[in-house]
Amino acid sequence: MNSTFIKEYAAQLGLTCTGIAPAHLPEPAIAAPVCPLASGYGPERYDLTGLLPGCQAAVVVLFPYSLPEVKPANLSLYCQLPDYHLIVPAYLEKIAARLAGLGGTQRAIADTSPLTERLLAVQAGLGFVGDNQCLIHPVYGSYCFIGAVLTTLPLDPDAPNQGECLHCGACYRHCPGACLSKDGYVYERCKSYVTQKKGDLSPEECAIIRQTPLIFGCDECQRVCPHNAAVPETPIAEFHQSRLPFLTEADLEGLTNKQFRSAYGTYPFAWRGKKILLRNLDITQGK
Ligand code: B12
Ligand code: SF4
Ligand code: SF4
Repeated sequence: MNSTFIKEYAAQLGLTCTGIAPAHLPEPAIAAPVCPLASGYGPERYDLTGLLPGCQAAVVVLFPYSLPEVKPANLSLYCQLPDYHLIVPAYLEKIAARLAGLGGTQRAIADTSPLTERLLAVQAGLGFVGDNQCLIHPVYGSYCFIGAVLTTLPLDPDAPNQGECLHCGACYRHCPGACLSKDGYVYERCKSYVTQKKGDLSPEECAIIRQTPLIFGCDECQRVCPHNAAVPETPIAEFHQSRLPFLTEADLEGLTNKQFRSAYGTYPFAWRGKKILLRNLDITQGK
């Protein structure tokens, strides 16, 4: 089935980076280790029919979120913006409803599925995976979230993207955890992972956090990537609202969990709670 109608519909919603992936993704010969924050570890990462029986394709959509840097900031860019786990599904549901008009069954996914969403986007022709591990779109760079609507409609898949990053090594050199190399990526030393890890951290993990001011997430390997040098601002209106670049102890201390949820529950850092943010603030301040 020709997919032009759904790409045109997505474009009417302001989503211009849309492609179609097949229901079965190619499995790499050697699977890379998967971080414990993922929800899929084996073949379920590559098989869309596991999530939607009879699935024949996925409409994959990129949600660019680049905005000019502001200073001071101690949150990674995605954490400064309204939570994409709330914004992305609202758009995907509209796309699912449009597909439902033609029959079939649909299921929207964004981040929390066991599927390898970066590979899904590569297979939908939307970009390539850089040495920094991120999906890079030729126009919007890597500051893009990935969402998809799985469907039982037989949409024709797009050709996989054949692009490659420049392999310039800037991401390796600037990585605070020294976790990127030609041989791949070590999640245990990734600052983004360490800032989200619960419990007491080792001296080595604290040292990784101290390398940059951010207290949740990490953007270094994207900030220095030449593919992000001249990317346009996000066209998505919701990401221009309620920007929160910085958190202080005074913003967090003394809040009950309920007060924390009500103040910050619509930001992506909130899911881990305030204790972790206070712990990371202490670490960045050398306490
Ligand atoms: C667990 C997780 C993390 C972990 C581990 C990250 C990692 N690199 O593994 C942590 C918490 C550290 C993390 C950090 C970040 N994350 Co995260 N994360 C995820 C999650 C939930 C699972 C990723 C996963 O399974 N990783 C394990 C590796 C092994 O798999 P993979 O990332 O899918 O990569 C595979 C493909 O790239 C594939 N591949 C690539 N090209 C090709 C080509 C062929 C032919 C083949 C066969 C395979 C192949 O090979 C890899 C190994 O299988 C996904 C959502 C999802 N369900 O996919 C979001 C996701 C990857 N994260 C996202 C984001 C935004 C981030 C951060 C930028 C947030 C931040 N600012 O801190 C950082 C980036 C860190 C980095 N350099 O990767 C976005 C990525 C957007 C993008 N443009 O790439 C995703 C897709 C969420 C979303 N829906 O938007 N994340
Ligand atoms: S910084 Fe260089 S090596 Fe790293 S992803 Fe970007 S282009 Fe590739
Ligand atoms: S997110 Fe930060 S720590 Fe993780 S790979 Fe990129 S630069 Fe390294």
